[in-house]
Amino acid sequence: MTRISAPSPEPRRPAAPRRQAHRGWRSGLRWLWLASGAVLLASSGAFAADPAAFQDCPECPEMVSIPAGSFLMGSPADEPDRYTHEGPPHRVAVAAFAAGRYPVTFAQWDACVAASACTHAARDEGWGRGDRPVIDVSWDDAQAYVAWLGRRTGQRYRLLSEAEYEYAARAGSTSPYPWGERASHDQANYGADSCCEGRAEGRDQWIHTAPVGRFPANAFGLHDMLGNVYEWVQDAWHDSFDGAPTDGSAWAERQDLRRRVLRGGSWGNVPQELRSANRLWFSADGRVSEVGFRVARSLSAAAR
Ligand SMILES: [Ca+2]
Repeated sequence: MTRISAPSPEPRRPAAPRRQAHRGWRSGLRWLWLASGAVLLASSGAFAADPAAFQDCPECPEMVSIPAGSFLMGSPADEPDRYTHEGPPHRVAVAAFAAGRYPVTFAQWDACVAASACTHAARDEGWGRGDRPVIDVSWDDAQAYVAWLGRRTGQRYRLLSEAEYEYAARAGSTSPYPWGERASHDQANYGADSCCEGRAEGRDQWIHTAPVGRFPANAFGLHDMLGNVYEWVQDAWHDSFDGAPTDGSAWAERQDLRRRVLRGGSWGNVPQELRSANRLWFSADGRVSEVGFRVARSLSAAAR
């Protein structure tokens, strides 16, 4: 078992899924989230989380509208356990967009394969399919999936940019983790304190992948932005944020386009790699059991 770890990851072998009950936008959980969102708005006022969720087709991922805003991307120099390539911190203005509420699941991936639009029969390592996040998919595979969603729906599906990912993962927070200063197995599915194995503790009952949505949503209503699986974003890898776009767009110039960025940490990672600012790269054709992806959708014709 090799290991994905910043800054130059290598993959490793992980695992599987189950069926998701709460899809569809009038589900009980949906209303529960609306209620909690209302409380959040009333209490903080800082994040007007757009309550509009939608699903463009029955087999499409459920999407959540993310409000426009600006944030400080990257980690401050005094953040414990940070990597230097998480800097310099810089302010980014992000336009409104929609993000998948969960990582793409095996059920959703398998629908693409059944439609012959995705050609790779992703392996689940025996952990199960259904509502577990798809793994064993490359950045190239993810591109095929979003292209299919685009054809299927007529909408502008794509991967999140790296800036959009961190903005959505932070959801207004500035601490190392969106829920505070320390990693917590009650908030996300990740691994042991030292490399390299899964750990089950507290709400985190999984050594490998967990079915999506088993941990609390963040302030934008998104699940599993940190932990469970690393997620491909659109950007090519850069060793620092010097010269990075400040408009939320993907950064695909200058460096090796076959090194693509991963965000979010996985079931097999140490707490350090669950931090909102953590980033690493992996080969665009790499397929491993720690890595999946989620989709984004542009909301305006002018959007990227
Ligand atoms: Ca775990």
